[in-house]
Amino acid sequence: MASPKITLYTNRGCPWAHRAHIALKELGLQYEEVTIDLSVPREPWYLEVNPRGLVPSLSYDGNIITESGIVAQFLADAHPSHLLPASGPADNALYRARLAFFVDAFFSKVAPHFFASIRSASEADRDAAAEALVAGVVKEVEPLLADTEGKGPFFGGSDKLTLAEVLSGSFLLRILGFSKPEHGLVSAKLPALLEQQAPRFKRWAEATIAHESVNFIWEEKAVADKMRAKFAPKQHVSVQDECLTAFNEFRLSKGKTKYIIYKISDNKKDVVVDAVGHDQDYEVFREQLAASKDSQGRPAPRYAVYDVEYDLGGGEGKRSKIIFISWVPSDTPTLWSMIYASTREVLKNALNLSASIHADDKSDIEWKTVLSEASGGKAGK
Ligand SMILES: N[C@@H](CCC(=O)N[C@@H](CS)C(=O)NCC(=O)O)C(=O)O
Repeated sequence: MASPKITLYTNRGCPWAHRAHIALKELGLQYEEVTIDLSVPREPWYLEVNPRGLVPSLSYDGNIITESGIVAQFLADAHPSHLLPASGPADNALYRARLAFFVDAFFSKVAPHFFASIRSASEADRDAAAEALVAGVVKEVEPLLADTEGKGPFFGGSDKLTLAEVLSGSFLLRILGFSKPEHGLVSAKLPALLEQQAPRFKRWAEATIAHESVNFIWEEKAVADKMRAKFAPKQHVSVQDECLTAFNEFRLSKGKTKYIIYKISDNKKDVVVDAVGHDQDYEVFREQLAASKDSQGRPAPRYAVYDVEYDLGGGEGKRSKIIFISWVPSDTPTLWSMIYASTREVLKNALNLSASIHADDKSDIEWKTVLSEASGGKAGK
């Protein structure tokens, strides 16, 4: 049989389209890949290919097949392999029914908690979603993996991928991958919960995501960043009254108080006062700001206000101006950078400050830079 001419209309960030990539790769089929930009309306030519406008769509010798589950099943049927046995005799049909039920259990009882997790507004909600996900696994999926004990890790104890992994692999990559704390999409407690309560599932999921046919198009960080931008509710960080009270006292202190350092609370809900400083030496402030740490002792972002005193020279006398500094060290996790970036104007406006500096390195807040910004370029050059 001549090789079929296959075109896959896809977007590699889409978990449904990803299923088709896994099937094609595992079956060793050559195909042309056409990327569909999902950030703009579909062009008329693509709506002729797939009137629903979704990816994936498959053209197989000119026949169009849509819906990822149908695409994957079709490829497995058209190219008999370890992915799926033929539909008869009855034993094969039984195996196929069990595999279909396994996939159904995963998508109806487990995956919904993953979707709830990526829409969660707080860590507590994400933890609750992870617990519900694990409960779903324990009740519905773990028992269906009993026959992997002492055998291959894939469905039915297979040591090769099956259609079950083709259909679930892209979601497993997300469920496990996004539980890394830097993504802020799935509770970091998930791996340990699975280890304790659903070891078969964990083994199955880890073997699946480690398989090259499953992970060869996976770009975890890029997909996580997109998911967060799309699904995560906008964080509403509020400025606590104590921030404004401390700021007013600072203003009235006539230079006795030199600075305030503010931080966003660990639960990401409030801006609070982290420190108030009186030392007249600017370097003391700079060191303290740059040494800011999160609750686990890692370098962490902050905001600060500093009372900059300067002399214009030429008999013009002393002036002072309060400058706003946002400090976001360059290795800050993406989620925290985003929260600090989106809260910055809120705090700056609440304090009614115009002069500001954004710094990700100590060299951005040397005294001469601060002086120049505060004096509108008149001092510090
Ligand atoms: N049920 C479909 C779902 C496919 C789907 O939702 N694809 C998304 C990308 S992940 C899409 O094409 N969205 C385009 C849009 O909604 O405009 C399948 O399994 O193929």
